[in-house]
Amino acid sequence: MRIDVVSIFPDYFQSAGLSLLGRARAAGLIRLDVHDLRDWTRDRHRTVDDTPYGGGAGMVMSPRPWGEALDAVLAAGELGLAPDDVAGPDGTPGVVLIVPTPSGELFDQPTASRLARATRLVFACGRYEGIDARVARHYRDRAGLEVAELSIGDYVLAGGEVAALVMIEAITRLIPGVLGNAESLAEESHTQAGLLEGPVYTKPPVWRGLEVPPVLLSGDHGRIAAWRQAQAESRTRVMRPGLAAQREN
Ligand code: JFB
Repeated sequence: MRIDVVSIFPDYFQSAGLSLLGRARAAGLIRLDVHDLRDWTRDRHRTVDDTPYGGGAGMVMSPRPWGEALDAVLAAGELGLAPDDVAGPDGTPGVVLIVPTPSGELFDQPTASRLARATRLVFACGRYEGIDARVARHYRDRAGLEVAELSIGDYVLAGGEVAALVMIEAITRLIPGVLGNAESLAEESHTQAGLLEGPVYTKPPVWRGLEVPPVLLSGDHGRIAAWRQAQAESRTRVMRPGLAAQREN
């Protein structure tokens, strides 16, 4: 998978050289290129924002540098804009322009799982009060791309960079080969749909007077599986009553 990020703070993505994502990049499973939006400005001050039409507080990101940046980044595919820019017949996404925004659709595990099958993702990370709305509109309606305006949750960040990092991590760990054997995808939070994981333990068997639940030391795999299922269900009821109710319907 190829991932491009456009941002006025490319340094946020230094962390993508670490750990899981760093290894996946080194192994050639993922290509991640980060671009500075200001490279597509023309004025001496490298301006990317302007005052909002209609008034109000704060500044809005100008469409012009965004259009030039995204045109250039999208054209830089080995194949330009075709033919992998369109969705496959099975609903497999081709190129997806992702715009993190607090007013987007919720980015959840099913979203991550669908986007993990895309050939290419381009993230447009805004700042200030966000990006002029015509940018998303242009790439959706006139350039014919799939444009996903997504929010990582109901809280307010200062820009799209951290949200993009969250999405990139959630998406790329689902790409076959990205997780090592030690970090398997099976049986974990939200993959067993709508069930949280129960508690986990490792050695020593007693730590500061606290014991590991004896069933986990019993070697009885049937009892262990049943205990874990019960723990997951009670934890889901306590921590996420809404999730638990959804599961029962
Ligand atoms: C994403 C952003 C801003 C408008 C803009 C660009 N869950 C989330 N919370 N906040 C963001 C997000 C996601 N995804 C987010 C992109 C931008 C916030 N801002 C700041 C704050 C309030 N209203 C600019």
